[in-house]
Amino acid sequence: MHAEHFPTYAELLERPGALRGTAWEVFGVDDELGTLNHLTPERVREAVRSVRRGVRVNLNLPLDAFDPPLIAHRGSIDHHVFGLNEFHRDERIDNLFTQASTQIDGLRHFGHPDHGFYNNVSGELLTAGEPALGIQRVAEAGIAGRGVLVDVGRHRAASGRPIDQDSNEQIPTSDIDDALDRQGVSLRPGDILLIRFGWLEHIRRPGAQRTNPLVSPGLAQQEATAAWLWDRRVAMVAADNIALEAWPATESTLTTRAERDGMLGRSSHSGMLHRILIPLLGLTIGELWDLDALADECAHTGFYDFLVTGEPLNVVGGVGSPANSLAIL
Ligand code: UVW
Repeated sequence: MHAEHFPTYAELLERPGALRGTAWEVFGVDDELGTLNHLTPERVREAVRSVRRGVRVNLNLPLDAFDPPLIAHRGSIDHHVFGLNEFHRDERIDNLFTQASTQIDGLRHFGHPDHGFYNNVSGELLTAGEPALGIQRVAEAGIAGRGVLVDVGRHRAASGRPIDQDSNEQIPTSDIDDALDRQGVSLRPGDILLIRFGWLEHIRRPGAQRTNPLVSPGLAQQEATAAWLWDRRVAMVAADNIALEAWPATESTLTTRAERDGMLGRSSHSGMLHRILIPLLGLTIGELWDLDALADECAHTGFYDFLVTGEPLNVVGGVGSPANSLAIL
């Protein structure tokens, strides 16, 4: 449910009776969808008006796109096709890491070390088969809305400042604003923002060396990034890189009190923007979205908005899912 007055990020920092900097209860005391609540029926109807030619563009990489996997603890799928007789085929996929390829990360994925999980849901409930904050909530609601592609990679190259794809360059929101201006498109409340940094294109060039440990440019690890996304009432944000934000995270102002006080050891998650976006703001995010063909279509027509859909696997208590996303232009 929408509050009558939708709070700005600055207001989230001083809501009476609410935990500072969280959006908890903004969409309801028991809410488990977060900013996906911005996808109202009116906005979905409006999004359909962005379909001009009826061209469909797949935004998903194959499930086994990365073998060996990009992130070491995520394995590669093991696909078995078998038949009960010569004229029948069935199958089984073992070792499916839901976040190994094009993915949606749900609200279970990250908690904040100082504050916990979205809407104050206890971490003890976040186990397999338990529904709290599970990806099945997103599957039940479905994702559909006005997608807007912002091609920051091409914008930066055209401006003579190409992104260093072999670095964890922190991309500020001013680059997104500039790219949107160049493209002649504005964001509206409830949009699904797709950010193309150009990283996937870079790593899948023939002969490209994948750095080890993995490095990718992405959103800057600053509170200002979270404020920018919240204040535009983005329903969801996805990108063509490994973590949406720059990876690995840099030592940033987002390091938590628990880490500063030594209650929690530093880890690869220290300083991550994930810790604000997912648990504090309830923002569902997408990573490794294949936006290259979409970018070519948009550059060709000059229209950067379209209908976009996504349907995660309906796994009760799921943390994330292959995105199953589609743009219709
Ligand atoms: C990283 O941690 C790199 O990304 P995620 O866990 O969100 O896939």
